[in-house]
Amino acid sequence: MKIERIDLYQIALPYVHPFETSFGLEREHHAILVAVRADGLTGWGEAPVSTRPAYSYETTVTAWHVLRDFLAPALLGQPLETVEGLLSFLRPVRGHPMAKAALEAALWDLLARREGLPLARLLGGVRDRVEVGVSIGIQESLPHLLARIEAFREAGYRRIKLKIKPGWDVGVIRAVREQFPDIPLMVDANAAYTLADADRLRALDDFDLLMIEQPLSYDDLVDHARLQARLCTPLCLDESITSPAQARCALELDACRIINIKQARVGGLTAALQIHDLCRSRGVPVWCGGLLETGVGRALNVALATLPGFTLPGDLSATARYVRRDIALPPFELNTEDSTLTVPSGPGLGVEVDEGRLSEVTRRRETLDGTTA
Ligand code: OSB
Ligand code: MG
Repeated sequence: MKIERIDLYQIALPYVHPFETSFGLEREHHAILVAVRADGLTGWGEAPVSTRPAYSYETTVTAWHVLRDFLAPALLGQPLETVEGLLSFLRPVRGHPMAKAALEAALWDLLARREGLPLARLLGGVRDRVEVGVSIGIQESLPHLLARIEAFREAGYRRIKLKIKPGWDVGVIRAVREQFPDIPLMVDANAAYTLADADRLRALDDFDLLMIEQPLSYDDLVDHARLQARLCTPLCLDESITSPAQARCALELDACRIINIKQARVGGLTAALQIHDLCRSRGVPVWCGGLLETGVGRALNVALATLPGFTLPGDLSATARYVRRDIALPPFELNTEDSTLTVPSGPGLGVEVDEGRLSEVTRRRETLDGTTA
């Protein structure tokens, strides 16, 4: 009844469409998957790290190093009890939230499987479908963007999020609003602006946006508070919220009025739950962000989004929006009548890893069982 073995897999899974943000174009999904084995059961988790330190400072190389040399050895041989107890072994490692989140996810999956319960139930989720939208990257032209929006609307997605950057913002959003006057619409700048752009960002107040996500620097709160005071549109923070403590600072400063929760960004599910509870106690809406995860990370995000404070649609699209063949089955499909994903009802994450597909997309693999550590 103890943690016997941890397998690491570095994968590259080709996207159906390249995804462009203000920090560049990605053609494939890079990640490190972890499989934690104990008691005849396996739990899976994903660190959605990129090959470059862009959205996050972690990369496939740093996450591999920290998992292999510090986090996995700290867990191996420990008795399989509560997640809280096991997390105490990860705590001495500072930073590296995505590496930690992957292991924590695998522990939750393992413990929910041991109980025979879907993870959403174990977390206290309150719904069996979660409302979702689609996040659309920067396109090569306005006609391409309008066609992409039209195609996603036809596929059944209600809420549309558009990536913006200087030069691809006010004019583009005006044109989108002319063509689609009534759709739930929001924008995400991935930290591409500074407070000097406040007037330009204020021009977005004309377009009835649900929110403006992370306009300013990834580590800023004070300028976001200054900007929020000058805008009617709610600001939502993504990159700037790296922990429950940062979430509290952001709310105290009125740096945002909505928080995008990504469990991988904040260091795991426990921290995500704490941010959810904090926001809920203050009446601040949260929603579940995404990092283009595989079915493993997506299943965890979907379970998280069943909690009551998740009152806005998540960036959790159907599998087919991201990849042709995922490493986990079954694929997530969109319920077109209400723009939702169905929460899996099987034990744990409720998806199974397709080992054949996983080995096709694996670039590096290592088994840790304490004998080499
Ligand atoms: O800022 O929300 C973001 C993807 C990669 C890096 C950052 C972000 C995103 C997305 C995609 O917007 C959301 C998804 O998983 O569909
Ligand atoms: Mg974002």
